[in-house]
Amino acid sequence: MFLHCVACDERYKRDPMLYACPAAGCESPLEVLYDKEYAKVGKLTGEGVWRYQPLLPVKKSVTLGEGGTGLHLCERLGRELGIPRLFVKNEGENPTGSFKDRGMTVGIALAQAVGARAVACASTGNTSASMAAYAARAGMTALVLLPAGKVAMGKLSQAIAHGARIAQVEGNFDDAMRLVVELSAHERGVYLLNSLNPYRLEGQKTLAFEVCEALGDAPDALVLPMGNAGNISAIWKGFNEWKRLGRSRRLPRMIGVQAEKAAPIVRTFREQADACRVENPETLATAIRIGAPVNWRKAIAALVDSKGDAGTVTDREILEAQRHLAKTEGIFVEPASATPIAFLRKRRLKGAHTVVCVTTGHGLKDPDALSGAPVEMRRIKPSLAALRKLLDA
Ligand code: AN7
Repeated sequence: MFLHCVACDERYKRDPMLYACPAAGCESPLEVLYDKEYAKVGKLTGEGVWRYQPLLPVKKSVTLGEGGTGLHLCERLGRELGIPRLFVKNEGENPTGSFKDRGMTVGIALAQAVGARAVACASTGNTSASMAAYAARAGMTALVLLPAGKVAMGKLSQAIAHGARIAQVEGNFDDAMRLVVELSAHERGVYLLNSLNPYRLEGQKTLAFEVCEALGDAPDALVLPMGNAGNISAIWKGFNEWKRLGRSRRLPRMIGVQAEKAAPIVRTFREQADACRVENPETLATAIRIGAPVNWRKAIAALVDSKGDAGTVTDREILEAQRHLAKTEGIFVEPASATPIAFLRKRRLKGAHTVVCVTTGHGLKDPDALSGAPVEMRRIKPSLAALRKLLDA
């Protein structure tokens, strides 16, 4: 096992404390690669993330039962969108309600292995909720840096409940990220669990394995939201490893979606630009309110190499898609997670028969997002007549 820099192609020995490339002026995120022993993966047993133990960089230590989420065939929505087999891989079914748990169970094992006294992350909410839960279970201190006033209530409640030390940073996510990277560079006992951490991302690649096992092969396309772009990078890596192992025949097109006013990766992809940054990103999908995504090079590679695509959706389209998915298929997701559905509602995918949308977080994470929704919630006298009126309305 070794570390590889996706920007300058340099290789480094396995080192759990090395997150970014140490080459002068590079500082790009690294990825975990495996030597030949990786090819001898035997029979896989159990369920969830740790079913794939032979393909992960550590042994299981702290688990809450992450992974193994439902892959739901959505026939009604699929018919509407002209997709014969549309699936929703619902990551809201993870223990803390988001896909972050897949990575955190692996990341916390590394933190324990290096004897860290605390774990830390900057977060738009879900990473902090997940890290706080796994740190609690591991008996470690959790330090979370949140953009002040911009984290959904459900996520904040989780960090509070699990006893994290919470810093509300005056600034946006990108400012918080810069600060936590600085902290982890100066405090060796503090282990960084953002998606800059290549080991954490190894856990997130297991989503690709689960999808391939469930469908018998990779889908034609996989659509998901992009924020810091750790997830698209990890899942694309997973599809490639699965194919290299001879367990699938093909690779999917990777399709990344961002909110219109927080879309640095879409812009870089379209304009083939050499930088990736948006000042003052804005969206009500606060999970992906990110202007300087650390994993942008990996994301662009996934989009280009998979012959995929990237696009934006407006906040209004996000909210409509969120409610539509909940009403037509019974799957309630947070705004960021509705971006793939919003994208498919306005852009047809040519020749895509089997499509998987990854819904990254549960709808209860951000109950305020529904505050503007038109609702049938009448106050009535406790009488049958009044009730019948509502039923027949
Ligand atoms: C629901 O928690 O960045 O592209 O700090 O919470 O891997 O960053 C969350 C991101 C999509 C984007 N959907 O994933 C954080 C954080 C939801 C999310 C994303 C996030 P990446």
